[in-house]
Amino acid sequence: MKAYNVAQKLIDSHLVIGEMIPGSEIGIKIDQALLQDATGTLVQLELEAMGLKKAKTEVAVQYVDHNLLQTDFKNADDHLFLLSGAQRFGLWYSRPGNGVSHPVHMERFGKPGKTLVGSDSHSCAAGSLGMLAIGTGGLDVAAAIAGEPYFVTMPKVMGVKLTGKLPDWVSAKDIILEMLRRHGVKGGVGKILEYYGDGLKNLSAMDRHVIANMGAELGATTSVFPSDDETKRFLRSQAREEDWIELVADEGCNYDLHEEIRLDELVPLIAQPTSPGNVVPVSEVAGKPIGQVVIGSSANPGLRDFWMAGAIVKDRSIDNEVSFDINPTSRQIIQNMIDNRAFANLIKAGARFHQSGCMGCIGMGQAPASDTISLRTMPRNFPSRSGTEDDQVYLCSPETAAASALTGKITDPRGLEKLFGMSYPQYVSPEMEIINTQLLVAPLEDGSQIELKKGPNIKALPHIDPLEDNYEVPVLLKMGDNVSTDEILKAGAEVLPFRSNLPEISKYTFTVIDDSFYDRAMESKSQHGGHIVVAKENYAQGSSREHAALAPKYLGQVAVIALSYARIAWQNLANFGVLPLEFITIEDYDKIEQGDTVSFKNLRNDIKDRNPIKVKVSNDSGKKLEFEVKHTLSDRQINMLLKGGIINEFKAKLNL
Ligand code: MIC
Repeated sequence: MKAYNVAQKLIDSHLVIGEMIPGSEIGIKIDQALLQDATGTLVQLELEAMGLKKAKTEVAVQYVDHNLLQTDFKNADDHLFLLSGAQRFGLWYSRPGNGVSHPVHMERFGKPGKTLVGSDSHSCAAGSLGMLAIGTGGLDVAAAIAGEPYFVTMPKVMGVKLTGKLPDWVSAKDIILEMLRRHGVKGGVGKILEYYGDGLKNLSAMDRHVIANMGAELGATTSVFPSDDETKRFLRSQAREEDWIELVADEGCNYDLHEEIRLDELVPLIAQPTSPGNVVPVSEVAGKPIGQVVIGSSANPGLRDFWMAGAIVKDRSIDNEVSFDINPTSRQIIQNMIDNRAFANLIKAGARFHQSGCMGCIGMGQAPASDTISLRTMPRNFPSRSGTEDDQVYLCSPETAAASALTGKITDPRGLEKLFGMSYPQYVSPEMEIINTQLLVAPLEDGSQIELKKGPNIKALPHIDPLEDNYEVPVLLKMGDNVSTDEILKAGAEVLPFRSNLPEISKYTFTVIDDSFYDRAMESKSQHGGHIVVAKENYAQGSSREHAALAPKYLGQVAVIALSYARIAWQNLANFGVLPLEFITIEDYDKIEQGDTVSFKNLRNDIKDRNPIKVKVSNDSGKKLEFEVKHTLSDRQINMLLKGGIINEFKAKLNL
């Protein structure tokens, strides 16, 4: 019997297509599905287009945690649409204000040994419970809910050995920031990060959630932890001990890659603008004045995180220049914060409490003032993501955030001992948490008679034109490394409500980079039949939003040519019929410019027959050159892409 690590055990027990050979495509059975509302409206439309009768997964939950600001009818209409879809298709429904999907799923539904796909890049947080949980585009989640296998490139498994114990004032967030400091935002691409070692015994399940959640920021396919006594304790505290099974790596198992972190050696860390990978010790940037601190998000969702912030500010007042925003991550956590006095400690110190949800993490309110620094316990700080142009968002632990709220400047929390004679607060997890399921609506036995409630902002899925053989189209944008999904299609309170309205949301495509893009794309679509864009490494890092592929497609995007892609983005482009092509050399990237014309001939056959794809480049100044590009699509993806993407494939399969 082969000795397996946890990731291999999870995949092997769910493998339905392919073999566990890194780099090859595998298909796995999916037990659980997680939908959030900003991607879920499209998924519900896709489930309707597929003619789904009832979800085939063991558990499928539609969460409402993004579009929570009801400044007009749009989000409120979406909430009703999502409820009707959940009831029609047999999904749980987590009502607005119930909480952020990832911690709520962990509290109420997560089970060791299960697989999950989620229409949110941070779905990987469920790896904290010994699950194989993968963030992906909504269409892939819809397919899984309909009972299809989930297809993914078999990743390598990096064993991350944790040894020793965290020093005072250093917490789980600093562990994942250390991984980002060492490996950067594409260091996890094509990998599963599996944590093991004696350091695990001092990490709670929610600490593990913090680490697994931000594995997304390294581009990792997912992160996994073993299911051990701590997992059992957590499930017991959620009145779900019966859901526990042990799941640990076999003695003598192998990892494809190795990393080790000595927890005793860690110091408080912080990610500087505008990348989660721009990590330095807090001490290096201490003293900078700040205007805001935000505690919350799925990247620090645990009761301990809020309790710690409360214990640090207890009986003190925050600095007058600082807006101290608290985003509880679930109603259940609010109730427990009241019970353990964290709520009172925070309020008395000057905190502003908001409803439980993602909120400022995706620019849904709490935008910082211009030219001010905002410290957040969140996972991302891509340009303008907070809702403020040229924002300065730093990512840190609750300890660093609370210490800085007291002093009004970036502060190393270890300095509180000297500043205030404060010793490190010692958190003790409650045996049993107060359980609150008030805003969780169970699936109906038979929802077939439920009508989908579609308000005026919910538009039908677009028709996707299949790929043609020949194109002669302009390069509308040339971009660099690590272009984020927030730069391709921004989040935030202004744009997010249009996620169910493709014609409208497409007007915001690439506006963070070039606000002329929409007009130029529409002109190019009518004059040349489309366009391409080019980029360097790790194109479209970050979010699972398939809108970052669908909106450009709607504007006529034929292909992207990049040096490399973020995993989810690469899959989403293919799903929507946009060719994810790759430069073979960096020199070719250097040769092509924005405004050039590129032409492809015999494209469909070259894609199908895996021939080298020739790109001819020309411009009005007489440039004439040619180079080859490649793709790494699987046979399945090629077939799907030649039909115009997964929607057309489903329509054909279901005779829609
Ligand atoms: C994010 O954190 O970027 C988001 C907003 O949750 C996205 C999902 C979305 O764009 O709706 C994600 O992480 O997938």
